[in-house]
This record gives sequence, C-alpha cells and structure tokens, in this order.
Amino acid sequence: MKLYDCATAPSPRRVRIFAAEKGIELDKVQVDLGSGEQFAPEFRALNPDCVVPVLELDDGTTISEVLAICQYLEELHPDPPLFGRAAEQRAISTMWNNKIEQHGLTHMRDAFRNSAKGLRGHAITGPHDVEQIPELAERGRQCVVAFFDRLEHQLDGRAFITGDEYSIADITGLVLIDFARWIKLEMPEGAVNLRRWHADVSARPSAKA
Ligand SMILES: N[C@@H](CCC(=O)N[C@@H](CS)C(=O)NCC(=O)O)C(=O)O
Repeated sequence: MKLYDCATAPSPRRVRIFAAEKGIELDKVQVDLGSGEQFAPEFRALNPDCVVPVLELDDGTTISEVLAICQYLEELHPDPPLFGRAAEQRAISTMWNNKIEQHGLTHMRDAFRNSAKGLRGHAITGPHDVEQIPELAERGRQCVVAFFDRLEHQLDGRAFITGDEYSIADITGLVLIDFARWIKLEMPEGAVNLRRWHADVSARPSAKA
C-alpha cells in the first residue's frame, strides 16, 4: 500500500494521523503541490481530481478522499476503533466528522484558497482555472471563527469531541485548528475547553505524523 502524500497539506495529514493512531506504517510518496505535480499525467492517472491523499493498493486500485481511505484502514485494522465501537458511537463520530468538514474545513478552504497569492487562478482544487473571490475568503474566516464557538460548547464536559473516546472527529478537528493558525485564525482566548482539548490531542505522538 502506498500513500500519495504532501507533508505540508492538511488533508493527507488526517490520514497520516489516523494511520499513526493505529500503528499502520504506510509507504509514502510525496507529491509537490507547490510545483504542480498533482497536474502531471502520472498523478492524474491515479486521481483525475488532482488532489492528495490517494491510497494505492498493491493490486493498483486507487482510493481517494480522506474519509474513504480512513474507513478502509479502519476495516483492515479495527483496533483501536477510530469510528467508534458500537452503532451509536459510530454514528456520532461520523456525524461530528461531517460537521467539522462542512462547517469548519469547507470555510477554511474558502478563506485560504481565495486569499493566498500562490493560489491566484486556482481557487478551487482540480484541473480547471478558477479565480479567487476575496469576499469568500472573508466569509470563510467569519464562519471558521463561529465554528470555534460550536466546538467550544461541544467540548464542555467532554474529554474528546464525541465523549470519552478519541475518534476520527478529533483528527479532523485538530487539523482544522492547526490549519486555521496557518492563516492566522487563533482559538479565542476564552475558549478554555477548546484550548484544553487542543493541547491534549496535540500531545499525542500521532499529531506529529
Ligand atoms: N475532499 C478531498 C480534499 C483533498 C484536498 O483538497 N487536497 C488538497 C491538499 S489539502 C490538494 O491536494 N490540493 C491540490 C491543489 O491545491 O491543487 C479529500 O477528502 O481527500
């Protein structure tokens, strides 16, 4: 199994953390997004959407999309469970993962991709040229900040996002917060639950993956 990765990008980091939590060693191939390797014919043959991560299986099958890759790894290596053990926990961890993707990462992407100088003409991932819209960057920032409040509330009285157990939702949340820092969006000073949780999940060895 081979993971097409980019050490500085948030999406493949989610897979790296997930694999590290399970003790799975993945062969990694770095794709240099800065120089446009994702648009090279060799990479397009693996993923015509021109994004990482991509997991290539030994028989050549390719799986893209973070969630699909993580679900596949979960099935192969059920322990420790990162989508929850029982039906209810599985539903709740998937629910929170989706909420963080939708209300956090999507807006973060808008904020970043519509403002970064290096992404002019490339505001959307993929092979087509799309111009930046500065208003979308501003709206994205506002939505991310609003979502910090949502997480702060959710973490009140809970060790992790879904309760007592670390899950895929914590991985997606950690990557959201760290990427937010990159675009100078800090957790609010008064967000004591969010800050406590962030310190805890950052201290896990997997956070360095
Ligand atoms: N929905 C995709 C998102 C993947 C994605 O956006 N990857 C970014 C890196 S974080 C990428 O490859 N960007 C390439 C580009 O900007 O051209 C997933 O879940 O895997």
